[in-house]
Amino acid sequence: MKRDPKHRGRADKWVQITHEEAFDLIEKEYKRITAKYGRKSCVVFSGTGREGGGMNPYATNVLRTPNMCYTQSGYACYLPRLASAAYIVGVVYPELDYAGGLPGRYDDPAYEVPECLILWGKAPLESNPDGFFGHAVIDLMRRGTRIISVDPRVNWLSTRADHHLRLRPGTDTALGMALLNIIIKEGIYDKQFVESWTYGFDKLAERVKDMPPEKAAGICGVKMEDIYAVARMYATAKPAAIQWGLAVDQKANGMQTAQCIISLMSITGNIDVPGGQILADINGNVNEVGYNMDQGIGDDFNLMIGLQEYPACCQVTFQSHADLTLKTLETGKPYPLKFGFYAGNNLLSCTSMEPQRWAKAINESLEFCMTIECFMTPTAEATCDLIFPLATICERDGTVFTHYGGSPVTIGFTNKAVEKQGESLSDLEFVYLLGKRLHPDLWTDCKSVNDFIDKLRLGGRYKFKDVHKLVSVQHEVKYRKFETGDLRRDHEPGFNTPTGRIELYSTIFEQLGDDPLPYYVEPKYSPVSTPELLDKYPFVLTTGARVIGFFHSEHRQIPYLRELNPNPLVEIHPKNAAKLGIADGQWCEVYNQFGSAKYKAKVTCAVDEKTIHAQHGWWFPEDDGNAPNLYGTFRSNINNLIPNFHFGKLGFGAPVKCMLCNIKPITESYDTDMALVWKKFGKGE
Ligand SMILES: Nc1nc2c(c(=O)[nH]1)N[C@H]1C(S)=C(S)[C@@H](COP(=O)(O)OP(=O)(O)OC[C@H]3O[C@@H](n4cnc5c(=O)[nH]c(N)nc54)[C@H](O)[C@@H]3O)O[C@H]1N2
Ligand SMILES: Nc1nc2c(c(=O)[nH]1)N[C@H]1C(S)=C(S)[C@@H](COP(=O)(O)OP(=O)(O)OC[C@H]3O[C@@H](n4cnc5c(=O)[nH]c(N)nc54)[C@H](O)[C@@H]3O)O[C@H]1N2
Ligand SMILES: [Mo]
Repeated sequence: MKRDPKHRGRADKWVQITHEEAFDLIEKEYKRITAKYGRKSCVVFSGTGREGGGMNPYATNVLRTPNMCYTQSGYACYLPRLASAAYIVGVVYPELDYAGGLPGRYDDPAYEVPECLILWGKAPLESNPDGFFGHAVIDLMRRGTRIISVDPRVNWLSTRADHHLRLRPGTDTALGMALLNIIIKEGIYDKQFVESWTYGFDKLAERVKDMPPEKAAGICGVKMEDIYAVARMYATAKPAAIQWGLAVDQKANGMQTAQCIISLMSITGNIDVPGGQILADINGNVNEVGYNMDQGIGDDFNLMIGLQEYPACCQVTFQSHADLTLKTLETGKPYPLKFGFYAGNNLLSCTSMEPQRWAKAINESLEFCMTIECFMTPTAEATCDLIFPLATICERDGTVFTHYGGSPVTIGFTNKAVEKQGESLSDLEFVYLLGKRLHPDLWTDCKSVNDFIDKLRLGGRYKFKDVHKLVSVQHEVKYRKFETGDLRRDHEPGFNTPTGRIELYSTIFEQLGDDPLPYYVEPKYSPVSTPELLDKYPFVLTTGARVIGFFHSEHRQIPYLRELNPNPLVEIHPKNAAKLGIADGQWCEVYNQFGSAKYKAKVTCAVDEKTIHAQHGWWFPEDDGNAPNLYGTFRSNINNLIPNFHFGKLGFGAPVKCMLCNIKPITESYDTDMALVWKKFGKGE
């Protein structure tokens, strides 16, 4: 469907056109805009990983722009963890070894069940994140693994944990430093591993003296004895593992939390051992994208927004910096952005902080904007001029990669369940056809979209037609690869870092202008850094802990799933609720100096008395789509309260899980009319 740009935000102005007409329109706009402003004026907005996520680089390839942008402030998802590991260990995200890829699984002779598992800011039963399947934690618990939870909130796993450190959101680095402090002071680390395979241990030992456990206890709001108990339990368990989640990324100080967590794994000798943290085989592994990043872009790569300012972030993500992209949209500097393409991103409802600011900036800057989507979303409604219907993963054969190809485990093949509906295209078909249209010289060796998938998606290693019957392809799992040379391109023993060792003192952080050792900084807005705001905003706000029924902003229009969670919920402790006159199920306003959002109260001890938790990703597909309502997406949008531009020195992180706020009851009710949801989106059941 297309719509005149002057009618952006008008749900009744879409006109259905053919694919041919749509590609004509794109070609015309692309040629017009790039002739005037250059190809760099194109921007691809991306969201979280999914099959089409592998498409984003191809999309930049097709538009030949250096600007692909995952629009969450500070790229605060997964990449801070991947990047810190890449810089410090030389391999991306060290995952818990859950016996994936071993023929005998948990009973394989090569495997050992971890004695202890720390779940740090991750809730794998709800989130099954990044290729990890949460049930593995239960499987391991059945085989004896003891759990430690580091999480301000209570969840199913934390209630089964030996220790639950309910720290104040955003203070993780203080805790990490204190754990290192104890383990080093008590000598309960793996001296041989430290001696042979790490760099900078003495400097780390000196640094963590700054964070004695009594100090961390005060900062984090947990008992000092519990910090000691956790340090001793983790360090003396053999093997032991840490699963570290999104809470690490969603703070400006997150790279330092990551640094502490990697240091904990390393000094206890749990890196690349059975039941510890598994590392990818750097030479034998498939990577998801299997493709040459600067194909067709050449030196324009250097024009990427944010590359000069935050190379640590942009070089490793191959993406322009979100916050600086927002600034560029607002100012037209260093050059204007004019042509937009959303590839799996609903930034108004979910991905981006200060969403109204993003919407305004996009609409004022972009002359043309398009998307390929499964649903009409608030973002497409507000800002797009062209929308292609997407064939979902149920309607096509596809590929998925666990851990983004960063671990030695599997590639999965998904086989379609139903025939394609209507005139939809898959992401890969779309980008293939668009590439052929805009640059007939591109992918000349691909005669069909299947050739394109084999070449670019599967990196030439597999043929889709041969392997989709397998459902999953497993790689051989090897341990202690630092001894055999499989962790370095030159096949020498050691790690793929400048010193060849795990850098507890990070020479790369130092080169990039950050402190080589971990340090604690308070969140920008917190009871400690802004005590003057406490009268007005007495609660710490954390957001977005995953729920089973929704994937971010998706599935609100699937009545079966919406029934599980019909309204946006904010969690508040019973004592606070009583004090503020908030009843369970009452509508409230959550607010701070940046904005407000309306939520239904869930009065629960899952949060403590200092903390409030609000769900993310809300919009109401049953509501009026016309601007300014836009399916009610700004009404219950917790990102109204979270500012951009509060990332760390290297360009990573955002205060998504550590802001301040207040909450008050309101008299209006916004209860979802489930009968209406069923009527609009159900099939009459
Ligand atoms: N307050 C708060 N905000 C958050 C978070 C939080 O914890 N708290 N989490 C953040 C995180 S970690 C992330 S990753 C972002 C996620 O942000 P997004 O990735 O933007 O979120 P989604 O709603 O999953 O997806 C965006 C759109 O992609 C469409 N889509 C789904 N599958 C496909 C596909 O295969 N191809 C295409 N082309 N489109 C598809 C969906 O219909 C949806 O409209 O949100 C962030 N926002
Ligand atoms: N069902 C479902 N699954 C999903 C998603 C979804 O939207 N829905 N999104 C996917 C995406 S893109 C991502 S990135 C992953 C994320 O998945 P996870 O990494 O599991 O992250 P979250 O569920 O956001 O939060 C995990 C835990 O962190 C806690 N927490 C909050 N603030 C802090 C803090 O400051 N410190 C600590 N230590 N803990 C804190 C929360 O209480 C929560 O229990 O999930 C993926 N899977
Ligand atoms: Mo994410």
